[in-house]
Amino acid sequence: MNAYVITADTIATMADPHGYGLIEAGAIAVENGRIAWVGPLADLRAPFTALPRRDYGARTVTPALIDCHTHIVHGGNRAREFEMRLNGASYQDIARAGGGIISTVTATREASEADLLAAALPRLDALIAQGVAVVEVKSGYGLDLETELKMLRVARALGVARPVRVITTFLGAHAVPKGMDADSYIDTICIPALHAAHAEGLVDAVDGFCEGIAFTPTQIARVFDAACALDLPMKLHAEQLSASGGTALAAHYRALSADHVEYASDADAAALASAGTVAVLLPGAFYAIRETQIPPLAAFRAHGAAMAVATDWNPGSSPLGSILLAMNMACTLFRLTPTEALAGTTRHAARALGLTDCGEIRAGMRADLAIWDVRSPVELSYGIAINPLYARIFGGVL
Ligand code: DI6
Ligand code: FE
Repeated sequence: MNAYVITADTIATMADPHGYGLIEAGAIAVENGRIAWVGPLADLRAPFTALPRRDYGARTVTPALIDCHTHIVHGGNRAREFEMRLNGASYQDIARAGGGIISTVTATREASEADLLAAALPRLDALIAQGVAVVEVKSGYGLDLETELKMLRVARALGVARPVRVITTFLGAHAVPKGMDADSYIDTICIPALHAAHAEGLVDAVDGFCEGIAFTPTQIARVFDAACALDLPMKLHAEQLSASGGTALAAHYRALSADHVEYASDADAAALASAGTVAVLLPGAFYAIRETQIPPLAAFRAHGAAMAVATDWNPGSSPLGSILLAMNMACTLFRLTPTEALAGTTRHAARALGLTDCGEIRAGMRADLAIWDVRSPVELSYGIAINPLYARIFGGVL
C-alpha cells in the first residue's frame, strides 16, 4: 500500500516539547513513506477519508524508537571480566591491566567482516523487535586503520540487510592501543583512519572517549578539529567515570551529544543547553559497572538541556540488548519521568543523531511508527523485560 490511514485509541505523537502529545481516537495518514496528516479521527478529511484503513483498536502508537548510542559491531564477549568485577576488580582496574576495551580490540581484529556481521545481526534484530527503526553504531574496537574501516563497513551492511537506518560513528579515539602513547596514536593512526573512512563514505559522525583511562580534552580536540575540517558532526563519551572536561569540550564544538555525563556539573549542563548539545543518558553502563554518581538531571532540566536515552550496547560496560529496559532503568535509577524516557528514545534521540525527519509523529516526518499492546505510553517505561510491541511500520512499510 502506498497510501493508507491507521487508527488507534491512543497516539503519542511526541511532537509536544512538554509531554506525549497525546491524541485519543486518533488517525495517521501515510503517503509514500511519510506522514501526511495526524489528528483525531473525527477530524479526518478528504482526500484521506478515501484511503484504506487499518484499525489498531485499544493499542498505542508512538514514533518508532531510536537507539542513538551503540557498539553492536564487535568481536567476542567479556563475560570473564564480569566475573572479575564480581570478585572485586573495578572497570578501570581491568582496563589498566590490559583487559577491557583492548580485549575486545583483539577479538574484533581477529574477526572477518562476515563474522562481525553475523554476530551483529541478532543484536540488531533484538532492537528491531522492540520497535527500533534507527540505530547508531560506533567503530572503536579496531584502533588501526584496517579494523576501524572493517567495523564501519559492517555497520553500513547492517543497514542494507535490515529495513532500518544505521548511523555510523567513527570512534577511533576510544582507547590507546598496546605499546603506543596516546598522542602519537591520535596523530599517526586515528586521524588518518578518519580521513580514510570518510573517503569511503563510511562516517556519519565522529566520537571519542574523554576520560582518565582514555584521552584528554586536548587530544580529543585534535580529532574534533579533523572532524570539523571534514564537515562531520561530533559526539563524545564525556564525564562517564570522572569529571574530565569532556562535556565542556563537546559543548564548545557544538557537538550533537555528550554521552554518559554522570560527572557533569551545573556549568556543564548550562553549556550543553546553550550549545544545543543533547545529554545522552546510558543507564545500562551505570548499572553494569555499579556506578553510584547519578547524572545531574535537575541541572539538565533547569537549564533546558535535552536528554536522550540509549542502550550503549557493548561487550564491556553495557551488555544491554533492550532499549525498553534502558528506558525503565533511566526512570528507576536516574528518576527520569516516563515522558522524558520516551522523548529520550524518540525526539531527543533523533536530535542526538542530527536527524530532523524522525522521532515525532507529525506531517512531513518519515512514517516510522511503533504500535504497542499498551493503553498508555507510561507502560513502555514501567514494564521490566516486557516487550509489548504489536507491530511496526518503518518508512511507511506495513
Ligand atoms: N564508554 C563505554 O561505556 C563504552 N565505551 C566507552 O568509552 C565501553 C566500551 C567497553 O567497555 O568495551
Ligand atoms: Fe559507549
